[in-house]
Amino acid sequence: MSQFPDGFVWGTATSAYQIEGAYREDGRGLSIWDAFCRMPGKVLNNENGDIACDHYHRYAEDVALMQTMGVTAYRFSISWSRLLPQGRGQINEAGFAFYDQLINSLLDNNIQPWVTLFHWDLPLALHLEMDGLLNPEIADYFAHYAKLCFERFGDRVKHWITLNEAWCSAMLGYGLGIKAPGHVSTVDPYIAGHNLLRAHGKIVDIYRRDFQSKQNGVIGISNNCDWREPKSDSPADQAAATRALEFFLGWFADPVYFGDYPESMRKNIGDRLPFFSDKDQSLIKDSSDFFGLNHYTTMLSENIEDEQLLQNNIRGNGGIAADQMVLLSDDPDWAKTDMGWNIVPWGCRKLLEWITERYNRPAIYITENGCAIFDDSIKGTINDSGRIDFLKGYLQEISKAIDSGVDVRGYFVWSLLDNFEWEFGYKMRFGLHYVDFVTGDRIPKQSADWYKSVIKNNSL
Ligand code: PNW
Repeated sequence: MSQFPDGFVWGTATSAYQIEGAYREDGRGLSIWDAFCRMPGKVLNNENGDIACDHYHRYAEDVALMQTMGVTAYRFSISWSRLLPQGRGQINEAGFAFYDQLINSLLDNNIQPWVTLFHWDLPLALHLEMDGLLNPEIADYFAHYAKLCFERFGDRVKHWITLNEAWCSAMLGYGLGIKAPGHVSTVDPYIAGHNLLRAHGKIVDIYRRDFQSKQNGVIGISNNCDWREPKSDSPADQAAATRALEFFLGWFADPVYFGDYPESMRKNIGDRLPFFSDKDQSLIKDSSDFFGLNHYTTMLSENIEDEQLLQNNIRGNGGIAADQMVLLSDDPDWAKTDMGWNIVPWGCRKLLEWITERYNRPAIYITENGCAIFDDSIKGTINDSGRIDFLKGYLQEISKAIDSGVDVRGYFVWSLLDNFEWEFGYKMRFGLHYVDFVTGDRIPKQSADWYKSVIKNNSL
């Protein structure tokens, strides 16, 4: 049996573009995802988030689903262009009203809101008018938007996450081009990532100076990282695995904990990797009250010096292999989710131990973990035993990590609902609840019931 510490936070997570819908209602402005989905061939079946789970209209029902499960926290994101349709300037009161209602309804049900300010959906106007994340000024617009959120919601929101998975915005959005805005480059991901970190630093500075002591909340960043297991015990492969982790997690966590990028990145990326000004550095260093981690899978890492081989190894979650000089592969014995992601629960424990050691034992919240697993039936009980096994396996390893001294304080299942899974459209279903995308009906899967008992017992 795995017992979790008292006060452990149990939650579920979603993001605005993936569930809200109502994409042009009540004054919402467009985001880069609205535009990306309209480029033929970018998203499976050319689907989009126009309606998604229609959470904008059905939020009360969704809060009730969470109340039934007994979650104590709900992580969602705010759509920047719902509050500021052009990303800056004119504000949209209807957008504030929506989040006010959502937050109040959560609190009425004893669910703590954990609010992500940016989950990839940059206002389209900022992209078109000023080059989006590539323009250093974007950090000031981020800060302005964040300040509005603190002013309007901070009396009730006590947990803030500045950025969700900056790695994905930077690498998948500006490097590999598989997410919005669909830009392909070996230079720009490092600029976009740099500006995201600068934005994060500014946002946290504003919160700490003007709001934190009055509002008594915490603020941090959530980064995603898979585990990288050395393919062999050769020193070269071990170094390759460490390097791969540095290019993935270290890229965004090292500046926050140490004030600069990992040395391996400086060495391999050279002058494509920007430098922090002293001012930015002082804002970014020590800018997270907790370590937010999104974790999904594990791969084997092998040291490779042949650039040619690496060019062909561009995998969705590997980044630019030729910068890392790492070849990723799977152990054929590993089972896979529908996403093709390896199911390796012990990889999660090893990653937690690695973070604990490298970043000096931070308080960790797993702000996303979950899987897309094919669900057999639509009507009645949805038998998703594969998802239960996945979550059980990962939670067991998290519990082991806690026993060995890792300070994990909470866990959020991705996701509350089946939703718009970005470039995979509606095909990949990550939810604890099945969503019928024709009628909008939600049906709890067995995993929702299972999660309820885990929360109730605070143990597996
Ligand atoms: C995360 N990778 O995306 C996001 O935060 C969610 O919005 C998303 O629905 C969920 O995980 C499932 O995909 C990721 O390539 C996308 O390593 C790509 C990667 C990791 C996470």
